[in-house]
Amino acid sequence: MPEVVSYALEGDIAVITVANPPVNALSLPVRQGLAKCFERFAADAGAKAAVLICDGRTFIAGADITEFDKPIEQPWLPVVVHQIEDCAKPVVAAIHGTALGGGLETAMACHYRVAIASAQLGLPEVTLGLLPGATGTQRLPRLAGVQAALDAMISGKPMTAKGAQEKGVVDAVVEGDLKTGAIAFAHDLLKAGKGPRKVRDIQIDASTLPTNFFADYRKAIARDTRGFFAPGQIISCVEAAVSLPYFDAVARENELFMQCMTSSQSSAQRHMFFAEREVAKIPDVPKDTPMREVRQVAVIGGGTMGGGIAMNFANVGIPVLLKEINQEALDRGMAIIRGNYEGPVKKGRMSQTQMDQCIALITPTLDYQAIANADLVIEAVFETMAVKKEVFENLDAVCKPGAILASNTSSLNVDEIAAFTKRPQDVIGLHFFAPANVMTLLEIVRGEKTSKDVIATCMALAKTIRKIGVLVKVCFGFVGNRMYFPYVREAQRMVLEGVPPERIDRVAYDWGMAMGPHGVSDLSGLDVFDKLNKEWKEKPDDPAYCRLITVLVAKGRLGQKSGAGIYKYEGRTPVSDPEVLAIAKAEAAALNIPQLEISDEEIIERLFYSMINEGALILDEGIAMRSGDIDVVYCCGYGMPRHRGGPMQYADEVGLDKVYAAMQKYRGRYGDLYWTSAPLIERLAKSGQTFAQWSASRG
Ligand code: 3H9
Repeated sequence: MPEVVSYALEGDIAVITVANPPVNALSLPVRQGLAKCFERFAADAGAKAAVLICDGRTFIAGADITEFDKPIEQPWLPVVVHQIEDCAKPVVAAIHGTALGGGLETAMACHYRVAIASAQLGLPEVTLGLLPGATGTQRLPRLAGVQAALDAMISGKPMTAKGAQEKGVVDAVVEGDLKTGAIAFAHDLLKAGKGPRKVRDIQIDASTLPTNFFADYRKAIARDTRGFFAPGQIISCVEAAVSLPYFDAVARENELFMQCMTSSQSSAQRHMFFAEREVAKIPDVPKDTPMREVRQVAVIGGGTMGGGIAMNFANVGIPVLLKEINQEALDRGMAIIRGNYEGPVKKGRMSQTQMDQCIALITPTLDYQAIANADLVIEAVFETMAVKKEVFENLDAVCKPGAILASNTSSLNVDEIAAFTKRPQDVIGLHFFAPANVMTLLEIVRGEKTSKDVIATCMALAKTIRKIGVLVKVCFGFVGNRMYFPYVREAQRMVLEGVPPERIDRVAYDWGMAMGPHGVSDLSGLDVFDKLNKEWKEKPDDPAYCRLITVLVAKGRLGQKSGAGIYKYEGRTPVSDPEVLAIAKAEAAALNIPQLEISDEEIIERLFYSMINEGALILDEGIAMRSGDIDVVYCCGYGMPRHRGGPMQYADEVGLDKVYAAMQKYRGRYGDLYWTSAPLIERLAKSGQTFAQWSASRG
């Protein structure tokens, strides 16, 4: 077996090469190999300097994340980086691809760093609920300065090679062959008599920091990092870098790293990292499935959704036809698109030229014939089957053979829609989430007859338009909305039981949701939810089911858009409305619903366990392939925080035995209709397994 880290002498330069595909992660054999090779370098009289370089597509992209669930095995990375730094002869890191996390930490332990121009360097540990725990929090502030280092570590965003050079992280940007350039750089060092240069010897000048710098920094990031544990830990490490001797600060970094690594947040965020990669794996649609070419897209319906969908394609240079039924609607649609682009232009995130180029790629049309040559057509019209029927019959008549016909339906039966055409194999659901130009989730709904090349094409297309595609099967509401219905149901029911909506929303928000359920209902429009309920053929036989929404809609309270819904609105600010509480009380009395004292814990259980139960049914029915897929849907499309890792990961974290027991408790109070535990929860609770284990066992 080839060694994962090899040692070769090229003249008087030792070239130490890591070869651990796919991303040269620092798994145990790599750490052992590095330790061995640097020991050899230290003892090799023929080697005057060393170059650390990687094979394959990238420099070391970090610690091996899969090892964080297991006991630590020596040599641990902090030990290895100090061994490298302590070499008495100069060591040059030669960087290509992505030097991330432990990879950049290893490079910063080397005495010099060179990189090719396309390389990216960063410390993204925060995205995994971690901190750079192999001296990264100590080294980056020494090289780049405290502010720049904190910004890089808190955002997790990588720097370009040029940016890193400007910040003092990279010594030279190499043109041409990296190894040749790095060896030449090492020779230049030797010629100039330059020896090892330890980053840890750089003194951070704390006197240049403004008073209260760290307290102010914490305040400045508080909103963006709400609920996340790691960012605060990173700041504490940098405070230690500024105030403590190096090795004391390293000990502090290690202590705080261990707190992060063993936290439920980090396991949730690591779970999300892998889940987002797993979603692309579809057992019956292998990677080599042929794909259809998508050069021209058409969107039917130029409303907010249709316009947002069109923008996704224009943003990546794919021309889009936007079809509406009359000029007025078309003009309105194009104006919304223009407005959407103006925001980022004003904020400087996009140039006027880029905006103009994108808009030029969107061609408005009133004519069905105009879309005859489109490779992909996405319908984004009114959410009733009758309207979908008309559109798909038209598409079937005009579209070229082989065109993919997609519906943006958020709940309706894609098989029924496919049956309106003579080509059900070409029909698929592409459920975008509002605002469609912003949200990263794309629920891809495979019908009974959808062909595999259509699925493969749409999964790849999701990536092209920078979305995460999650493949699901047909059922009412698919994965996301189907699980959202019980969540809203419980939120609504608790209001009838006397809990003010703002308290429910506050508890959900404090738990980590971007917005509470009632705020979301008002934002999406209560009428939208009401209409969905009407389309739902298997709606629960329960007069109390989402009763408040029905009554509010009947009173013309549709949510934000009508100035009042579950809340009243002062501008866009929700204000609690005593009238809604009075309506809820009257409805509760009419329905014989008792007023209850409900704890915050119960609010959380009822909101999320009802959702999790639906998720378990979805898994058992095969609607979603893996529990991680459901988690991706929720974290990318429904404002669930990554530090919870999605509803199914949360259930695994709480323990399915506890979820099951709580469900039994509510079943005792409310009966079987909503609180009968999904058989999968019962099975797993009794066998002590998790959803993740169950998903993994199915391959
Ligand atoms: C750290 O370093 C802690 C230290 O500070 C302290 C230690 C004491 N480990 O993303 P891709 C797998 S924390 C294990 O599809 P791309 C990935 O799952 C780490 N596996 O490729 C996938 O597997 P599969 C800090 C990893 O080209 C395959 O590699 N580093 C790791 O789109 C390909 O990945 C990071 O957070 C890993 N570290 O993107 C960087 N990385 O094929 C994490 C990847 O079976 N990695 N895999 O599905 C990335 O951001 C991207 O993978 C990268 C490549 C940009 C490198």
